Amino acid sequence: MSSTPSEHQFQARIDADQRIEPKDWMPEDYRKTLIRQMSQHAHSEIVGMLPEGNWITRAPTLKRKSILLAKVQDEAGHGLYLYSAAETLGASRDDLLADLHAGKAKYSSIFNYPTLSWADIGAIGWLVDGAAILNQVPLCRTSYGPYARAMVRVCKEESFHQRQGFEIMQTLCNGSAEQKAMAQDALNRWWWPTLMMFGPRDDESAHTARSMQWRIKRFTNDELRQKFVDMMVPQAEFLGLTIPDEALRWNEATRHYDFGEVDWDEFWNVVQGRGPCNRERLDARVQAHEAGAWVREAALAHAAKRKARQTPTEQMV
Ligand code: BYC
Repeated sequence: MSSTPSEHQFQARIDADQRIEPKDWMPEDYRKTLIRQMSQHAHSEIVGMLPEGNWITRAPTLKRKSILLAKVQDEAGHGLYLYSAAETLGASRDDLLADLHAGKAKYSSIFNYPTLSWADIGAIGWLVDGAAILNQVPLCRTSYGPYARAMVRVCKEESFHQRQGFEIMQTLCNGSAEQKAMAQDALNRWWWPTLMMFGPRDDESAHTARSMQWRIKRFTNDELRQKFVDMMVPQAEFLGLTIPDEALRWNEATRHYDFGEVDWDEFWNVVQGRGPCNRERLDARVQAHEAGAWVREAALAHAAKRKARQTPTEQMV
């Protein structure tokens, strides 16, 4: 794939596990791939605040409410680090947001499903953040420096998120029969959409081979999906819950769990904007952006006023 001498040298640096930094030379496609992935990731964090934000006012106790509030705020922070990291590649945050609001940019399919009960908040933390950690821990070693560094803090916070989700599920599973049934119902609805988070099968994935060559991705979609299933089966057993997959069984030969096929028609429908909550999620983001216009204007006016008061030397710093 490497053709020009610069591309050859670039690949040699990647192969030697050297980080690529913003001012380094990079192939245009490497830059575009990173902006695509990082902006989709940032949008996922920001849209991902909505299904959980829906339960902040209805959390069962003050303690649960403050934990959920902190988690949703963390997700806003993750989105902001990721937009900043994408800006180091020359992307404009305004353009990235405009693409999201126009329905042109992708974000994770998982956030287009509704949160119908409190148990869904447990299932999101346990399953969705569990999947996010598996996907994102290898990104701490991704080849682009600012992305890798942003991921270190994100992953620490995601671990706390996953723990709080598991703890909600554990509390429900140790509670009344009705509470346990709520937990099982949430698992039934979130299991397959969570498997879809890892993306299409490797033989259908447009970007995996190249992203692996550039060490943007460290594992393929199918490898991570398998790791997720292997990690989750014992946890579900511990909780006393049943994973809704009749094909799920331990395979002694491969030392992994075999599992059923994802409904790929459903996956592509959701990715292409036809999921249960796509419209609602985008409308909420557009409304929030419009309602925040006065804050952006005030911040800019404040910055301009401060700058006008500075001496010419201070302005250069
Ligand atoms: N949903 O060739 P592929 C979180 C798209 S945040 C929607 O495999 P790639 C959390 C893909 O973009 C979770 N679209 O692509 C937040 C591509 O479309 P384009 C987000 C998907 O990039 C708050 C096309 O399908 N995590 O966890 O090599 C609260 C072909 O796919 C999906 C990240 O973003 C999907 N599920 O691999 C709680 C992590 N899957 O661009 C939790 C970083 C695929 O050609 N991203 N597509 O139009 C990645 O690791 C990779 O981008 C992916 C996809 C594994 C997601």
